[in-house]
Amino acid sequence: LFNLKAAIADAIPKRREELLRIKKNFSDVKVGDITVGSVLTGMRGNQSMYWESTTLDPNEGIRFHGRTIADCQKMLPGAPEDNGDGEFLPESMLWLLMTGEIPTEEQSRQLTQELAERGAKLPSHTEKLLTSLPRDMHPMTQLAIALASMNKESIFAKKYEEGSIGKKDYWEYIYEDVLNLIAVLPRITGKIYSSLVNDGEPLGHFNVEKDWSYNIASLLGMTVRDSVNVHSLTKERSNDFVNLIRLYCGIHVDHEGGNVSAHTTHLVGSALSDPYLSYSSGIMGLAGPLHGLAAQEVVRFLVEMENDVDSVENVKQVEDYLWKVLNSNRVIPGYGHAVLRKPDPRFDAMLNFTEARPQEFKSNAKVQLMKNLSKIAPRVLQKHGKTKNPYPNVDSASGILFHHYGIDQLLFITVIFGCSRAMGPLSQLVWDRILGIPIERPKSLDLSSIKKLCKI
Ligand code: AMX
Repeated sequence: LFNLKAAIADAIPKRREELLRIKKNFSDVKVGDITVGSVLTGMRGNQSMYWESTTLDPNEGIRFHGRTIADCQKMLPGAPEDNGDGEFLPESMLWLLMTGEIPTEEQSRQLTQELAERGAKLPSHTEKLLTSLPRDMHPMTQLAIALASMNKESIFAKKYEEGSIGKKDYWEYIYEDVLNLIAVLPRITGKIYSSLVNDGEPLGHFNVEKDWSYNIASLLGMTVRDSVNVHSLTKERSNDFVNLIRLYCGIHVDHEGGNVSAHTTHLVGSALSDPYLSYSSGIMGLAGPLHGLAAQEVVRFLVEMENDVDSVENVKQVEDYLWKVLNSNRVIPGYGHAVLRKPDPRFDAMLNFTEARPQEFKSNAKVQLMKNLSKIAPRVLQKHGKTKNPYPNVDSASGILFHHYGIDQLLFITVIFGCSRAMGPLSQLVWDRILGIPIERPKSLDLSSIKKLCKI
């Protein structure tokens, strides 16, 4: 089974049968209590969604079909040219998310090639639309617009409109849209970035022989072979950047179902909106500063703080800076989490990337500040006494590493997050349709119903 679609088709009967059996025999089993507190605080702790591929343990962090980040780094295939030395490919992760199985080298290579072939061209109307957008429109808004415009390409939407497909077949067309959407993300990303820094002129080439992350890096002008070399990276640094994109995109794919971008994609998709519309909505959620936009906010924060303190080693000044932010009722970006209660293992993975390259990062004061902060900020937040999790989340490390290699357009950074996050929620969308998960429609309560429940 070299082809991803065939591997999914192979997994379907057992999964459908299992879920159907549970639905039929165990629908009355209680999951937990919903309290007035959870109704009034963003449904915290409310276990009420089915999610196939990832689960988040408050203390141990994310697992992908039960596997930790370290397991994935050991088991998932990387790019053939790295001979086992590089990071695993996001394509290998996509296979794992979709099938629950670790792909073989051949399967990962085949999927890489399939995505490159599907992604070689951006629809001309989307390209034109992106060209026409104001240069100072936020890059995440541009990404959401580009994705929504691709609804015109949706195979699922066309088939549905024709009335030619039955419920059991929906997934096949959703799958086609999902792969086409993921495949075209390097092109969209490159186009948005080139508008910001190169007047819309391409910064690099799309290479069908190369992997998805390589093509993102290439279209950002960051590879030696294929770019017009705006950043003038050496070959070694360029390889490191490609591997940074692979690592970043490999571990940001999903964080179980309840986070804003995943949940939104799933919710909108439950109305049978096609994957382009669904993920465009997810991107709009990712663009919020309490969620994905924290990636951008952290870089801004580090840049500003570095300017403000005499030295990033001056603990007292760093603490004072944090208190100034907290006392003005702002949040420390990159810290805290709605579910996690320990440091984010994704943060550790990004940190390990820098620690494996001490020469590269030792003279970057902002990277040093990011590391120092991870020790200082938890103490300050604990003393502040509000935050349930005072530790760094993934966003506290990631953006500054892109910035280090020359991606200095701060507002752009979350777009790379948007490339990665497509993989988890869109894999779920395929399985939502396979399993026939219905339209999502929780019941809301008005104040008088809540008062009645509280007997007040
Ligand atoms: N700085 C300052 N205050 C914080 C804080 C932080 N980093 N994190 C939480 N708090 C505050 C909350 O604002 C809340 O204050 P309130 O009682 O006055 O409303 C209080 O602490 C309790 O919040 P919580 O239960 O610990 O967190 P939450 O589930 O409500 O929110 C999150 C989670 C991530 C939105 C929050 O920690 C935050 O705003 N962090 C900074 C932004 C950030 O890094 N977001 C990225 C998260 C990861 C991601 O999605 N990519």
